[in-house]
Amino acid sequence: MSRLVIVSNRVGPLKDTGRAGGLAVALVDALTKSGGIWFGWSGEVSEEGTFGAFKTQKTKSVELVQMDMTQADYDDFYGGYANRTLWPVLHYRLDLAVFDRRFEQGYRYVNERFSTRLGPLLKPDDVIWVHDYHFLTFASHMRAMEVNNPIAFFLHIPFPAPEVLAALPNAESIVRSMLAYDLIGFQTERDASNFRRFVEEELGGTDLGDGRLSVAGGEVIAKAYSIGIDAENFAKFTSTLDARRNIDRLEKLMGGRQQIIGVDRIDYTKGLPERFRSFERLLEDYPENRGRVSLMQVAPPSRADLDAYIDIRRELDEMTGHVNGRFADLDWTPIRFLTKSFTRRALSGIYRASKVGLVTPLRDGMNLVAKEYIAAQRPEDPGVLVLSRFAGAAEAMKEAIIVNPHSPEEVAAGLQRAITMPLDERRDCWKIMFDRMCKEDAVAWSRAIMDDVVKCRSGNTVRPH
Ligand code: GDG
Repeated sequence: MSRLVIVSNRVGPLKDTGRAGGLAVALVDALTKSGGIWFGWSGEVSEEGTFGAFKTQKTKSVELVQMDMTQADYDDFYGGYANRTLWPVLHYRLDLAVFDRRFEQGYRYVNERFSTRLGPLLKPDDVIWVHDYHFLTFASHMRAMEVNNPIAFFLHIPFPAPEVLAALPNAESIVRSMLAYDLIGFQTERDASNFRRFVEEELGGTDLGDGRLSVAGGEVIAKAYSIGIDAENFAKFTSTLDARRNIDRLEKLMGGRQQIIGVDRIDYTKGLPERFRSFERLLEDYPENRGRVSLMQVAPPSRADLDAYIDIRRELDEMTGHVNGRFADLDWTPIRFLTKSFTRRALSGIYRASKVGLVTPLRDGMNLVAKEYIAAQRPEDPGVLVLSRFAGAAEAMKEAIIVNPHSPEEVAAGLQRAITMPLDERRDCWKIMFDRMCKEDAVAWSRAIMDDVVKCRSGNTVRPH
């Protein structure tokens, strides 16, 4: 069996500390089965940066290998091109994107430095799996070093329509670099077809069907492999002590009232101000909910040093004050806004105690919170998911109430439908989604990608030059 080498910006943790995301758990599972390396940034900035010694951590079969970046790498690659250029563009937010030549140079440089450091650690039959928008050009540097191993890539965030991506300076060159991968995985059919269309329209490629693209004399696979969660285990979290404590506390606090739950990193893609406005509209348009339904928003801060995030935080604080000032009563607070994080077990209890899961990003690759909310429900009395049509999750979770997050009226009507949905309808919708999630879980996702990348290299697929 080949070793697996995973490359991603942040790595680990190897042990489930309670805070590890579901994705980390799935990748550790894949690594443990085949043995291998998880390679990436240490999260630290130092003078030596990528020229410094590796920081390693080892279990019996898996090794974490991390290295630092310099301040310049951090500013241009991470804070710059990855988070101020690619993140907004790929989420269709050209209005927020910063285009700076230095950022792009820094990005290519860090991709090259990471591949140069990884090269000597590789064995001839390793399978390499690179993750996310930080490393679009990684494989092209590996190929330049004559690394011939199979290399798969998975993009966790959306891939926009070619009309949007074309605004990115040098988009053709970035996408051409991506063709050095053997397989490029996307969250949804729409993302995959946007990519194929870009390659056809801008790079003269041909769509061969079945996710295969022929371009520049070679072939590459560009397909959707929508990411799943470890649904059965997440469901089990709800009977842990941490979860039961939260369920009891919340149920006591609510005393028969209902709670809508939102859980998101603070990020402009998550549509949080729009969500608060929609909740306010629910209280305006359906006044019977005043005093009876509240919104709890859990929002652990992320990338707190970027101005755009500080502004959203301030806006949300103000909106919370405004809605609470307008509607609160002696024994009822309409919005509770918690900027702290919980362990995954504790979170599963919060989901379970909430009658509605409100997931309304303006754009999202997948959105795992939608899946976790469903996994955490009581089978005999499940809550209802209200889900944005712009989350990748909407492609497979058609039994949720699908809404347009830009329309407060539509989200409020969706919430009202969720709050009043009869038990048998709730049960039916929940069961279809839960069963599907158990089948299409995180392990099935990683297996499908690994099988396809190995298959395409043992078949007659040739890489483009
Ligand atoms: C990217 C894409 C795609 C949140 N609060 C706490 C906590 N969380 C966990 C959730 C969930 C995860 O964070 C967030 O997952 P998302 O899917 O919403 O989003 P991104 O971080 O934006 O990730 C996204 C994903 O990659 C996977 O491919 O779905 O579209 O943007 O798991 O539970 N976890 C803990 N405490 C918290 O307070 N422990």
